[in-house]
Amino acid sequence: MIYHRKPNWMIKENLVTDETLLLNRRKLLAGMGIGAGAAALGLGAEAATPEAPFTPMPGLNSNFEDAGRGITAESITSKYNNFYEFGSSKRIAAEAQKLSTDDWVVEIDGMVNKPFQIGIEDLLKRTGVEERIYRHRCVEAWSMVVPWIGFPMAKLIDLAQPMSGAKYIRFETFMDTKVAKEQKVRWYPWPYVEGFTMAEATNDLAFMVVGAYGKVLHKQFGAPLRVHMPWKFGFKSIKSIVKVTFTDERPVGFWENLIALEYGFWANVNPAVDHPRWSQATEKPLDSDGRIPTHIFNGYGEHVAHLYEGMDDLGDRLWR
Ligand SMILES: Nc1nc2c(c(=O)[nH]1)N[C@H]1C(S)=C(S)[C@@H](COP(=O)(O)O)O[C@H]1N2
Ligand SMILES: [Mo]
Repeated sequence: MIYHRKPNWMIKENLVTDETLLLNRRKLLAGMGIGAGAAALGLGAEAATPEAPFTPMPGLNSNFEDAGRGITAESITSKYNNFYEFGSSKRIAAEAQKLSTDDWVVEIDGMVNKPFQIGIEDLLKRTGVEERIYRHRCVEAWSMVVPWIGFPMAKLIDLAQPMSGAKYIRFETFMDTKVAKEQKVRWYPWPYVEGFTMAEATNDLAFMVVGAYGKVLHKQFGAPLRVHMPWKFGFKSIKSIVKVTFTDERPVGFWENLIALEYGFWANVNPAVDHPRWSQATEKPLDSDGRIPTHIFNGYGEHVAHLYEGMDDLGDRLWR
């Protein structure tokens, strides 16, 4: 099933740990107990239960079944997270369990024909789900490969019916200081916000995520609904979304709002444009002791490079 194409960003064999080599899709499925005896949970109310397996397993999108290196073990990625609402360290997984994802409702508003609210269960009935294996590159120069489950952002946009004048999609994370203690820290511009142009949002790569590793999303991954834009630095992939707004004004993201010189709107992965405080030329996979080269658009240029053609001073604009 695994398609053995070796793209140019393929990492050197010796940097891949045994664990990631072994962690192929077949193992994953076996480990999750998919098949005989698994209860037919479907995508109904149970989807809100953390770690419930998707049964039947959503189909793997064959365009995104090979990330060029092994899937990063769930035991690593589920314990090393950026979710500042729950603290500024990487070890927020326990704290994030305070988030209740029951009866989660997403509000769709702004420049749409008719604003509405929709529960996750209803949303998934309308969009369906599929699996995609994507590389993720954090601006802090670590990276991972995760088998996400979700649906194209374009399907959310179809559902929302934005007006023709809408130029951007803006996402907002929940705000609840009783649940997320770091949201009491006033110097952060809460709630977390991110946004994309409509052309970016309707690109086939743009993905709304509701699961990972065959299961409903762990809370620390941004349950019950988050974004993954694999060609952009990780901070663009906003978690635990409660609001989607269509607008003609460019949204100012949480990090751009805080430090505009370091974290810009485009934030496309670009090894040639360093962060003001560190190099972006290489990255450290979470499951490796070594470093591998970082690639333009995180290796997804064939899908997205055209979106940025004609921008003057490409490298600079990719950053700011
Ligand atoms: N709401 C919210 N979304 C967020 C963040 C955050 O702190 N809050 N961190 C971002 C960053 S910097 C990264 S690298 C990814 C991390 O995703 P992961 O913890 O699932 O690996 O989430 C992004 N989305
Ligand atoms: Mo990040």
